[in-house]
Amino acid sequence: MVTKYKAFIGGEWVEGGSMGTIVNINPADTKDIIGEFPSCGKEEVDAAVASAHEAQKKWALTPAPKRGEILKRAGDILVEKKEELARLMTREMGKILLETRGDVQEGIDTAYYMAGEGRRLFGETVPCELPDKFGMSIRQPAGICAMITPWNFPMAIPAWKIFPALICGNGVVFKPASDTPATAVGLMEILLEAGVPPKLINLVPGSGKNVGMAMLEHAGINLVSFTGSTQVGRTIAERCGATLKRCSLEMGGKNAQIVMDDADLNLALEGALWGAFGTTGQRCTATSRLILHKAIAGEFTERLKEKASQIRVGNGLDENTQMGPLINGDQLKTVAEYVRIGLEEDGAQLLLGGNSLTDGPYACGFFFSPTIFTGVRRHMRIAREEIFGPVVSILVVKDFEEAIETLNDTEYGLSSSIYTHDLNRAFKAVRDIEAGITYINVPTIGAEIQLPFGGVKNTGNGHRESGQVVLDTYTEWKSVYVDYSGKLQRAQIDCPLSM
Ligand code: UN1
Repeated sequence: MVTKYKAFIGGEWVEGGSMGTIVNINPADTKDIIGEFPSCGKEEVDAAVASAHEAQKKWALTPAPKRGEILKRAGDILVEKKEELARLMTREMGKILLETRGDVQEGIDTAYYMAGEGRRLFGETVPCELPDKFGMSIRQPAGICAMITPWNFPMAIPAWKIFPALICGNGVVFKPASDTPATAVGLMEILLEAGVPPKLINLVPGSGKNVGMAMLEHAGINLVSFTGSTQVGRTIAERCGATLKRCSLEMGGKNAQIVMDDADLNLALEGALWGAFGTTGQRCTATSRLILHKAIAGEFTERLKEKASQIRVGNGLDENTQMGPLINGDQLKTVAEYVRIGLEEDGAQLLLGGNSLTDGPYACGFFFSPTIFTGVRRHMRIAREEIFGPVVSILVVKDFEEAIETLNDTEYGLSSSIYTHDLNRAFKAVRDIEAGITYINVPTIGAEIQLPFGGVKNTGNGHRESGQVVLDTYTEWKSVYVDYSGKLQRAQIDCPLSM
């Protein structure tokens, strides 16, 4: 019997979706069905938005420290359920247990961080130009937030969006990725158990075409927060432009790690392996370009090949596995297609991998081998386009300046890394790299939640997740003036100092 999951709309779990069902399978073993989920559409989005509106009025009046206590409880429950959720997540999206535990941990960190914001949510007080007058700014909720989240971080990314939205007093309509609705159900259950008002948060699984579009068209949605591809993000921005919704976009990447001639090569090697092949390369922060100084390029490439060829690919539920499968058949096709494109690029050579794994333990999953291309030049498609798989392109440069220029030669600007012991170069890299995140002697992946997360160029639209700045996404500023002089004082006109 296949488990039947439900949507959560209007304060209750509801069966069936107006657009049919979504079958959720294990990408490491397609015979393992996690469950059937309702595929929702406009009807359910309308009901969810109405419910969120109704509940949000009261939630906005609930003191923020009390909202914070609820998030703290959600964090505590996440701690208790960490292992169970990590196992479910590995089963539904494939990454190894070590990483799915990390994914839940990111949710826990965000819950505790945002719980604390319940006692801050700072505004400003400023001196006024007129006597007996007081000026301050306060944060008010943005309203009803539509969250559209990807499958690669099924807990961390929804937590990044939903927890700050809740602490700021907003209502939520949450569309999880179609490949990972089970983790989303787990998160909803936790929020409800923690005491979030049921009608305030709504889980509406379904496709981008049905649920996503209905959210974008709905006049009752005030804000859309999206993480996913640049192509989809562009459409979302266009729709939000037409209806003047706030819109926070976190999109593609083509992140690079530079290894300079003075780097600790052992450290840089470990970093490159983790950055390129961690999460099977399916992170928007994955290292998909390695920019090597020519003095170390030969040795580094050989060692990388040797280590990458030893990566144990398999089912993420097996503690010995180091790299799980790709998320689905489409992604497998995309990655294989990029290998074909790479092979056709003049001068690029396939150094390792390049094939899907189909025999024995791999027969029922979407497995791909760790893949390395050498001889890659900046203009090649494998050096420019996001692949979202375990494929890394090696580019060799003559000096620091060329390394930075090469790193910046991309339409994206999310994460970046440089391995060097030269302090001057490190700080120049911090200044000159065009990206939202720069790591020094750290791989391109592994951002912590207390700093802003996001990118420049076609990676983002000026917003950030995480850290304290994310509060600006989920609140509207209100400026408040209190005049206690008892008379009309006109700003910029009745200015006592110039009299
Ligand atoms: C993503 O890849 O979509 O820094 C987010 C990192 C993670 C988040 C990645 N904490 O790689």
